[in-house]
Amino acid sequence: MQTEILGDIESVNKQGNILIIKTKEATARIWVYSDSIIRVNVSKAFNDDDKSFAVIQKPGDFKFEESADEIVIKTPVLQLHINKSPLRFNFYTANGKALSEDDPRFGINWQGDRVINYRKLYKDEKFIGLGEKTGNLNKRGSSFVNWNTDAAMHDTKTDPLYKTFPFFIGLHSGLTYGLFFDNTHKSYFDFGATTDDQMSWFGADGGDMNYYFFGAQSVAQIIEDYTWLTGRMEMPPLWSLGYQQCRWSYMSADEVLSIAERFRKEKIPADVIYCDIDYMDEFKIFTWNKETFPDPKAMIDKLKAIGFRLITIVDPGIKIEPGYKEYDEGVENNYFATYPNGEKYVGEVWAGRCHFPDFFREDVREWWGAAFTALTDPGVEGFWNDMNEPAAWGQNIPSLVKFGDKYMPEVRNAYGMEMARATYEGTRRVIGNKRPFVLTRAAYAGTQRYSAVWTGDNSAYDSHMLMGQRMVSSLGITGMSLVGVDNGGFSENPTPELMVRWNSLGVYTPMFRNHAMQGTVMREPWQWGKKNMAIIKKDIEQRYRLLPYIYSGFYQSHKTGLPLSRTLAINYTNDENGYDVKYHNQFLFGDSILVAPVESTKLTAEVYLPAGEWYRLSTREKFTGEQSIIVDAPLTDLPVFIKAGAIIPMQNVIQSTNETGNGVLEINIWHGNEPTSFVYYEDDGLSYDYEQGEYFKREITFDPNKRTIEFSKVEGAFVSRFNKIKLMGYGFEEASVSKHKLYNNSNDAIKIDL
Ligand code: MIG
Repeated sequence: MQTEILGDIESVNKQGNILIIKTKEATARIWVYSDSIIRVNVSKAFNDDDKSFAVIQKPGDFKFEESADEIVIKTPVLQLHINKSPLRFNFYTANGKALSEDDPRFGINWQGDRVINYRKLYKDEKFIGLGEKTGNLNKRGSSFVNWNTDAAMHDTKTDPLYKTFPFFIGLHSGLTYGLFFDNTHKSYFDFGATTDDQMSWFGADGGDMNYYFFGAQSVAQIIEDYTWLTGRMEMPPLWSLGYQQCRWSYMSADEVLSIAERFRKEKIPADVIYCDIDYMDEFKIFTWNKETFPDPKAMIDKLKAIGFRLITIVDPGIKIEPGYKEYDEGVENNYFATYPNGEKYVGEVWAGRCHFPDFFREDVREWWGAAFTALTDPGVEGFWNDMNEPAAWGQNIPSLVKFGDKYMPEVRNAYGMEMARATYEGTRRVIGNKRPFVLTRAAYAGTQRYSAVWTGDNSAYDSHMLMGQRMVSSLGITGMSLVGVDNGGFSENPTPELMVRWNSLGVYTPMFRNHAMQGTVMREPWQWGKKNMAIIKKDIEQRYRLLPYIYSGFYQSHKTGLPLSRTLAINYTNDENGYDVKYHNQFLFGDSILVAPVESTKLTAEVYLPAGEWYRLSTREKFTGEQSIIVDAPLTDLPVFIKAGAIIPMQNVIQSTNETGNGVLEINIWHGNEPTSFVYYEDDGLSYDYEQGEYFKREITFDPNKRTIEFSKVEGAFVSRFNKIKLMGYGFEEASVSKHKLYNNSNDAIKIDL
């Protein structure tokens, strides 16, 4: 095997806004995307197309300095020192502190097509990121592979899983940096797992050493920069933030309706019900089973009448069956993946022998998107993309399978993203001015632009519940805010205690969905006995009470990329406790709610409270931060804490987001000693009119010294669905604030003296 290590430079020149450096082995190209983002590409065969699935920004221009030994690029925040002999890339802060440096011996190297970058490992260096991965929050000492896989029956160590997010954040010496390795081949990350702590390394089986280096000195700012580069989510449909009930499968329209009706009868709020694969005729995508779902429109109309939306599943595999519309059209237009000789690839999945659409082609994406009318005409509004790793029985789609001119090994990791893109763009075209909801299992960096994700087939164990939370928070680091897990566990049967506990955590999970595998016990809230149902119901009600806060949280994700579920590494980066395995499942839900997941078998918990002061939500007891405390954690009361100074907008309990509620926006203020503020955001929750100024946004400020609460003048043309504001105070010495006085929610600035 030919092994090469990047050697001495032979030439340097700048062409337009690209610095081009040649060595005997390869050509390096450098671009500056912003003051805090520099891209390095080292290639043996650079493709001038330079396409990326992830990146949506263009680079700017820059200057460089050259001396005998090195080339230096400086921005106001970042310095790249390029060592000439041999060619090495070393990044420093503006004032010269080392952020990340090549291993001086091995730097970038090749073995055959495999390209690897060995980098220095700092003594105290920690790593977070890579999205959906098993293991600890801090990935130091672990190694991972990205190769999108149908990881059914995975355990708490399995790798790879379904998604590829080759982006991590390194933390050392009180400094932060990010690195996004934009390469869709099978890729590898080793954070000092197998190198005796001498180096970390990453690389891929093919393609270029192509990375974006982020130099901002804050985790939140690096996430903002990463999502600037790769895009941010749009505002999600409000209904997708309500409670979602799923199962593989509700077998008939009658069953779907009776489940939905039961929610209303029990007065348990819910917005969404799903149809898993059995709604189809022989698992043929874009069809309905004529016997069990004879009149989908009638069913969906009935669902709508009681405030439910329907989400249906679609898989990529198109059944080989002449006469089936999608098969005939796909064959006629050559829309399917092939072998090099042009024969169509055949793989087996639910529908039997199938062909697989080439979602990398625009015409195929358009065709796929248009086919959704079979679902949208009767009224489906959410589209669940499964099996898009892509999966086929046997798990080993041959390397010779081609999508256009690209073979499976090069683009497999982006297939799911392109399917989600086709689904999103297509359904957006066919459902009018409404926000489609897309949920995908496989993904690549940038998928947040099109879709929500869930973490696939977990199991009904406490360990999976805790791991799921780490995955949710870790996906947040990599730009995915609207993330869910199968609450209750997909495979196996949870104990009633686990179901209750997992549901209580679901309240604070960005996407709140109960889902279970075929053959498991039924999972709906009423399956667990009266007492447990009452707890589940109360928790779901809490989710609905929090919707104004949650929606404003998603506005942050939309604007800055900051996720709703935030590992403590985001706000408390330099607090070592946040990375301790004792506390690494804890997270902030939005700006000011701290949640400590607890196993269902434990009725007390050790919780670490970071800097600041905190109130337990249920008891209003106040604690000082930077200490760990032992708290009660009965199944009725997951440990949830509110940061002192928090401003939390809430509403009354509604049965679904179709109800307007009582029109009162509750502003809950938890006393703190510093002035605090909260950006409140609202829009119709359904359409894209917010892009045209139809939104309602204002800043709410609490000043404990001036003893005022101020609402800024409203920005935007939308009329709030809350015409009254009710102030609720907690932790105030005087009772005055908790008098629950009502104020008019006018668009003018409002100042309230306490
Ligand atoms: O081979 O559609 O992860 O959520 O219920 C299994 C049936 C296919 C896997 C998904 C799961 C879904 C199931 N699917």
